[in-house]
Amino acid sequence: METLIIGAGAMGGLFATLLAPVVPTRLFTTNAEHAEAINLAGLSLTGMDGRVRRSAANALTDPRQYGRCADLIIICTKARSTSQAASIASQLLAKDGLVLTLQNGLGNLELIQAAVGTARAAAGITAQAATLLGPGQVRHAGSGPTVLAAGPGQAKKIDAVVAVFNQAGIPTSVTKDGEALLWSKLIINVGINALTALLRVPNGTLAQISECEIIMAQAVAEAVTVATAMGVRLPDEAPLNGVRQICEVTSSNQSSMLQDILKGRPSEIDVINGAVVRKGAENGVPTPVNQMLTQLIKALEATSAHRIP
Ligand code: KPL
Repeated sequence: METLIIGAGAMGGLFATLLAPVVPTRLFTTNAEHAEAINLAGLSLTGMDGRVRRSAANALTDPRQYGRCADLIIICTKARSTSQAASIASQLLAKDGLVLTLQNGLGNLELIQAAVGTARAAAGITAQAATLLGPGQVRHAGSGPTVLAAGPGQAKKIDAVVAVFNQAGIPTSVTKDGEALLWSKLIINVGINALTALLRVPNGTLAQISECEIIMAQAVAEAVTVATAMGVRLPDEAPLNGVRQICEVTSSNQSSMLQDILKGRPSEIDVINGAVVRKGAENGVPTPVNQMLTQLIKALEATSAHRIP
């Protein structure tokens, strides 16, 4: 299974290192320094036990360097790069190949489907955690389940990917309800990401401080009401408990939105809390807390040059 991972950040690097011993794996990145480091010495992954392993995966910065067709393309970019990633995928994907998005937020699958067709696009979520330490260096920060959604007619292809992931040590299962899957991950990000970025705290703090927990609970309750109004059948009967649990198991992690804000990069607010606001408006559900969180993150991004040190 020729595999190409588009997006060589923490998660892309982690998946490339784990998959490379099992299937031929390459990484696409627009970061030339990162690609050079990977191609010179391999991608170095510091495992959760502190052991370092080097991946045989190599990196490309131009789709023309690929020179083959990919059976599996995994998109691990930030949501703002999905259109570009989907366009590259449409050039490099085999006729009967599959593009899998493991990204945060809503709307990525639709963009990929538009580029490669519904039959060749699938979505998944992962509770694997990783941190990009520098060019060519990734740390495995936590291991949790990965779930892939098989759309109509995709069962065989998805089962093959699930088998490869499990062989690579990425515990993976399959579901048929992709919408519920994406909403269950969205609700976690809705509760954690914006608040941790605004308060500049690790995930665990949200479950320990009651003022934080109240806002987290309100944001999550709005998202659950929107999902219910849309007819999404959430797998978890008490989604807030699930969010609290993620805060605890990832207590020392900096959320991806906090990392974006600290590095001065645009956040994924529009596809997380912003998506809840949009879907709420479409379905007649008020979402004032998500609206406020979205506006505060946008204000934070816009005022970075004005900040008093
Ligand atoms: O997905 C995440 C993110 O940071 O984007 C969580 C689950 C909140 C872990 O940090």
